[in-house]
Amino acid sequence: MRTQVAIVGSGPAGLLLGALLGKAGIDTVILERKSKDYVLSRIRAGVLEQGTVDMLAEVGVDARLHAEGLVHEGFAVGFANRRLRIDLKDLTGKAVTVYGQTEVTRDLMAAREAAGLTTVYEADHVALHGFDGASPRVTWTKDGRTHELACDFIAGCDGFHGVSRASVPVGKLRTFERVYPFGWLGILADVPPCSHELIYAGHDRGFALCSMRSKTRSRYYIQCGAEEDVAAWPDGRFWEELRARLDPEAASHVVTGPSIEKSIAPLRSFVAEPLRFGRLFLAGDAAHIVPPTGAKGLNLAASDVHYLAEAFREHYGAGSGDALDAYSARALARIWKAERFSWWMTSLLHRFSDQNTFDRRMQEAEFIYLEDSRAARTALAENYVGLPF
Ligand code: RFL
Ligand code: PHB
Repeated sequence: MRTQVAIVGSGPAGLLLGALLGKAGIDTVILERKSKDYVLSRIRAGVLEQGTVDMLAEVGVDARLHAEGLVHEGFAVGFANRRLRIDLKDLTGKAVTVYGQTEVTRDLMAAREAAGLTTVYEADHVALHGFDGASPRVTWTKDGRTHELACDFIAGCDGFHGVSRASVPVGKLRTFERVYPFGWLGILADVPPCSHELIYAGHDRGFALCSMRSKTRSRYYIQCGAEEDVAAWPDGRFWEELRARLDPEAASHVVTGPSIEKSIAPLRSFVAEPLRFGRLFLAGDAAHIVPPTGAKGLNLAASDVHYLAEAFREHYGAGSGDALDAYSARALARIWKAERFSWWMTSLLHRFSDQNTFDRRMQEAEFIYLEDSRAARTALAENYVGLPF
């Protein structure tokens, strides 16, 4: 088998890259370790920047998003029992769209299938070969047989635990990391959201986030210990703790019901540099991780892919390798800004086990500054809606 760009991973990064390249007439094959149903069962991101929405429109995958997505012109930040609305529209002229990652993935998979493009699911033992030379190859096993794909380039879009970054020779990669001493316990429930906009709450008991997937489906998160077990969190305990961390008005509007999904996610900041090794390019979570507090992970995968698709178009169209050479530096410039914002939002709103009373007052002072200063709110808003790319 042969293709122009072999894509490892069918998450949002791999699928969006495949769609953009397909539109430009560049052939791709996607290799995915899991089954299609497994990929579609992962509940992750919920907030799309306008730039991500525009990219989905560019590849013609925005009909359901525009019909079902919720456009949010603001969100709230809570601290102790106070709540401050960040008016995104007024501060930046922009908004965000609440539309689940699962739905983005489903729409991109359907478009790929309709275009007759190849995705190999349940590809085991994916291995990358020869990307430091002129003829890279990817091999995998499926149904007891070994398969091989020859290609011009490999795009490593296989997430944080994927094989692509791990294939780079030791010593060629620099990594930067912070692991936070807590996780997020998230639940999905078919109950109306407690507020029509998201609420990020920094309470003495720990962080809480009120989000949603639709007007009838809520997504809530609470900060929990990094080592905690979901089994220790029956629904009743979750709802009680959530209410305790919200201001009284928000708490009074929480409608409870049985959870349909419940999981704990660790929080981490991570960046690998550079993002290119010969003919291998890393994009999305394979290259970087942000804690979910700023809603940046999926959006950052989209901006990486925007730069990478542009570079492949220039290579195949104009025969110039300049944009491929510039990819790593261009993508990293935006990645570090999103890392800073996600780290800042996380630091502002969570309880840290080693925090003293001074540290807590610093968080409060930061919140009061946001209340008092339009400039501070604008800085928050312009990062939340997404920096330009
Ligand atoms: P993905 O989605 O992890 O996809 C990678 C794919 O590669 C496959 N794979 C392999 N395939 C072949 N061979 C191998 N050896 C492979 N190893 C892995 C995997 O099965 C998978 O299908 O990475 P991608 O495409 O870079 O997309 C990144 C996003 O998924 C991620 O950044 C976001 O989900 C982060 N995130 C959020 N981002 C936002 O922009 N807004 C949000 O509101 C938001 N909320 C969140 C989040 C992530 C969360 N968790 C669980 C980490 C909330 C949570 C709780
Ligand atoms: C979500 O709805 O899953 C969500 C929303 C905002 C975040 C993180 C997750 O910052």
